[in-house]
Amino acid sequence: MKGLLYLVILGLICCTNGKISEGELKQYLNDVYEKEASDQCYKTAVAQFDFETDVRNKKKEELTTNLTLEQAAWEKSVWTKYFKDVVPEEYEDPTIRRELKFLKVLGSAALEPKKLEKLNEVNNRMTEIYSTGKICPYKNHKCDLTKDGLTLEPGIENIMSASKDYDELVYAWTKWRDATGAKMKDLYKTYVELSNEEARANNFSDKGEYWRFAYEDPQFIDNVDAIWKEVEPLYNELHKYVGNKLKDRYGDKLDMKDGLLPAHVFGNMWAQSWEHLRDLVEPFPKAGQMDVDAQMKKQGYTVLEMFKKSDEFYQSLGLYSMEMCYNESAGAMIRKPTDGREVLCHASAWDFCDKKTFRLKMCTDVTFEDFRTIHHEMGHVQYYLQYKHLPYSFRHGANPAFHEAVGDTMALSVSTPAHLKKIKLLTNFEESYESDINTLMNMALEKISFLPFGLLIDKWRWDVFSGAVQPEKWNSHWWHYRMKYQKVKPPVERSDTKDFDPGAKYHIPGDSQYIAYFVAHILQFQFYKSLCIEAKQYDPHNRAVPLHRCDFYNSVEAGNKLKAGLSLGSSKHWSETLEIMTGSKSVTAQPLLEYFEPLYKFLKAENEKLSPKITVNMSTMIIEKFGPNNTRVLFSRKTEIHTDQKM
Ligand code: X8Z
Ligand code: ZN
Repeated sequence: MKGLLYLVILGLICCTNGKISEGELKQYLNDVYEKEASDQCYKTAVAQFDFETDVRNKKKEELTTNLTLEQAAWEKSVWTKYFKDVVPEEYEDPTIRRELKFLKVLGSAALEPKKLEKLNEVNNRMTEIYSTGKICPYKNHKCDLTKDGLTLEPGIENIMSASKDYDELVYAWTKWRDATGAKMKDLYKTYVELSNEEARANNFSDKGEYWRFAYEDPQFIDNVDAIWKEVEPLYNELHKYVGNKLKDRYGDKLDMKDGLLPAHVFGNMWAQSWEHLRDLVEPFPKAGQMDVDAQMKKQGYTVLEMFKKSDEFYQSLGLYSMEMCYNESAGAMIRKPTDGREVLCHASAWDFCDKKTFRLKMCTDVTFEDFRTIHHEMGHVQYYLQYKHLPYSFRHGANPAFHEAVGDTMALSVSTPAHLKKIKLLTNFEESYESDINTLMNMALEKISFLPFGLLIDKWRWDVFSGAVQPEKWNSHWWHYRMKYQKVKPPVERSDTKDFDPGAKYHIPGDSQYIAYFVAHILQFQFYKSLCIEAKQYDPHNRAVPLHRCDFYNSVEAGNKLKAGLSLGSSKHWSETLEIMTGSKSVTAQPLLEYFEPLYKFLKAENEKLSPKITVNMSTMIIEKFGPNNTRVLFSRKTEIHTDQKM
């Protein structure tokens, strides 16, 4: 009733002088918009969660679509009436100005309903292909997929991480791409067209520019490029060190003469994390084993215990309990269902916009890798809780990278040998130079290996959305970036007509921007260093105890520092929030480089011993061309390439 009264008053005001007064706008936002937006968001989120945990269920899909369209219609009507013509600069209160900056961007509701429905349908089809993709086992490659087909999680991922059979890995790598990406190429074309139309209806030049808007940085592309340049030397040393070990494992099967490594031998479907190569590349095998997986199995860890342990870590910093988000009776999905439902396993954290419903969705295995993913997901939920008091339009991360960095920061502390000892997941581990290098290598296999992948996915999509590359060249352009940044190549020939390899990675069909993870992999070391200093676990002026040994467990001071930033949501420009959290106004790779410094020195020295003459400049070395029949021709432009015996 009260809401209706405001609508009437505002309606009159709009029609008389064309501008809503500041007081009235505040009142509308507080008393009407807040509740309506939250209610709309809640209904859609519940339906979307139900659908993603039962992706073959047509009724659930239909309900999700209907509610999405209903929400869009509501958004459009409110936007047209209140936000479309407002000029944020005309208002005095900086908070209102900032709220309006966000509210002026209508989003997907800017598409006409038929087109929005179509975009929704295309997204659902791509999600269905990805989440139900199956392949036959290597030894039974003509199997009946419905009976014996392997799904990505856990089946295919286990092959990729555990198999040392080069040909089996080629098989799993190729079949996964046949089962997913190749089937969505045409859908992706429609997706790009409609997504761009949506972006243009919101006054952006294309969807890439629309996504980058969230970073509030006109120099964003240049800045991420500059960060990459800072960390690339470390990546190159790691790549070279790991490449030589892989050569030991695969011998003649592995061709690395061109400086590129085949993409399927890194223990991961996308070569984005190399942690499963740990045993192969461990620098000092005698200096203490970090076999946390084995400890978890030995102690009979359960999935639920993993979530509780993570929750306990956050609470030790004086942060909120997150019990509700992994409570299965409250709707959370923390393991893969066994009742016949097919689900989208890719881990995610959900905010249902009602300030009290938060859920995780994850097909958890009892492994250290999943233990860290739990910390990552809990980081999202902690953020949701910390900013839940804010107005609806500020209930976001300072920028998307902040959201991705929170849980990873916790995992950096949890992954230290010191912490793993405290929680009894590590025994017989003595700290020494050698064990430090082993630990840093484990971290680099997860964090440094990821950097070029984190960067290239959206580099590719920005080019696709802007039209810099046409659909006929999408796949070869993908491989151009894979070669340029990750320095990996496909193990078998790829074609621009048949293949669509980007679609074999969740975030492409999932319409989920990715550069956030690249920035987060830099930012999390800034957060970590700051929290370590706050917890008095690291002294940057007297680096007697190195940064990577810091565990800020139990530090309420560290928790308070984190809270001070997270509780601002997106109400301030991220540089202000970052300054509060770290003392720096800009994203910098310095803490990451400080953390990995001992490993960098070690890698350089080892690599020099291996091949003192290598002077390849990888980033300018490879030019890739697709010939008239889509045959891949690789040739090197630099002549100054010296190889050691192994290449
Ligand atoms: O997608 C994720 C999270 C959910 S936000 C599990 N990550 C990226 C990926 O899996 O590719 C975390 C690291 C990168
Ligand atoms: Zn995440």
